Amino acid sequence: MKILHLGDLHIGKKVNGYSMIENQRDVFEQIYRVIEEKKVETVLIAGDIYDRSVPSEEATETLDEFLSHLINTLQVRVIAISGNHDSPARLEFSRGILAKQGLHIVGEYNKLVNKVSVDNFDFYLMPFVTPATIRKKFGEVIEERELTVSTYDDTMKFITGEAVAQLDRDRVNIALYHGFVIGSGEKEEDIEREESVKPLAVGGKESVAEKYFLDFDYTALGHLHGNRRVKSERVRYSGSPIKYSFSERNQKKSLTVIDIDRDRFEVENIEIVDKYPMVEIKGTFDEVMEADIDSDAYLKVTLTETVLDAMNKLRTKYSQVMELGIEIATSDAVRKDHRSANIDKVPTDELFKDLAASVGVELDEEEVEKVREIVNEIIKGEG
Ligand SMILES: [Mn+2]
Repeated sequence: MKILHLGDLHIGKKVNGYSMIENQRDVFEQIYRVIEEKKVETVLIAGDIYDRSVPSEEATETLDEFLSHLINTLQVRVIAISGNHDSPARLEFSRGILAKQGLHIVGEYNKLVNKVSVDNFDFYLMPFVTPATIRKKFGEVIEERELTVSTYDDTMKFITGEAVAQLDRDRVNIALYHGFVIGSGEKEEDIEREESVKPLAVGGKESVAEKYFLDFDYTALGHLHGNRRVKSERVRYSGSPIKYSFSERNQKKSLTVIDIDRDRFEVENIEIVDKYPMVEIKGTFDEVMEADIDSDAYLKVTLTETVLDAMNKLRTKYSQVMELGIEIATSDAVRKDHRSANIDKVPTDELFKDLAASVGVELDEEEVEKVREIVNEIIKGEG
């Protein structure tokens, strides 16, 4: 079976205020072409379908167009789970009806094992879930098994254990999971998590051991935004199809196509073309304006000087400045020691001069005189 593994679509996501819908639609067109060229029969979506639990109207329409095209026009089946960004209950709307049309979505754990069977394939759907939710829903089973479920690792040990106990090894078994899976010997703090990946637990351990998935013939993961395998060739993240933060600007986004059967396993990564590149540039205002950059690129600009109304001026050439920062080499003035203990002893006009110098503005004698006048008036007023 030819399978396209997708994840982390984040439909409706805004990056620094810019809607990504146009890029998302463009990527969907690329996906349609790959499905046709590679004769894909099944599309897996490993969670974070939407970017928020209550998606915008535009996001809902975009997903509807996407799924309709996949199922009605291209006639592939779609098997999807929810991620930590999705609302499990909303994603499941009309689930029973849609399954008959070839769209299998699981958002919630109404059962511990959620299986979809097609020909000689069994797909085990494991949406993102917190330890607390599983404890609450399946407390009795957990007790029966004499398990503790307090971390994500415990949770998936339990859930995959229930699935593996039912595996029919004569069939091809495929797992879908949305979460943070690491290989043996790997530490979660060493694994790159893109800026657009939201932490699952504050301060706690987030990772799940890969070993729980090794009984499956393939595991389609979602959550991390880079395209990579964990340790095994058969446990993989497709990554997000779009760069969702500047930390991803050097990543190559791609589509993961798997050709799998009992005796066959091949992976092909097909590169995605960015509709707009993400570019980081640093320099003076003139240098930035004269740089040879696509005017529709997503830009992160760092100016090395202060420019009045810089954002609007940059936008006369570049339509999508996402981030603007100023970095000025510190002058001697900034290094002057103005501590609160002795700040009363430094004349006010000196302090103003140093403050201006710290953002790259040299006050001339006339301006300093103005500052003195104003300060004196304030002092008089107070007297
Ligand atoms: Mn995600």
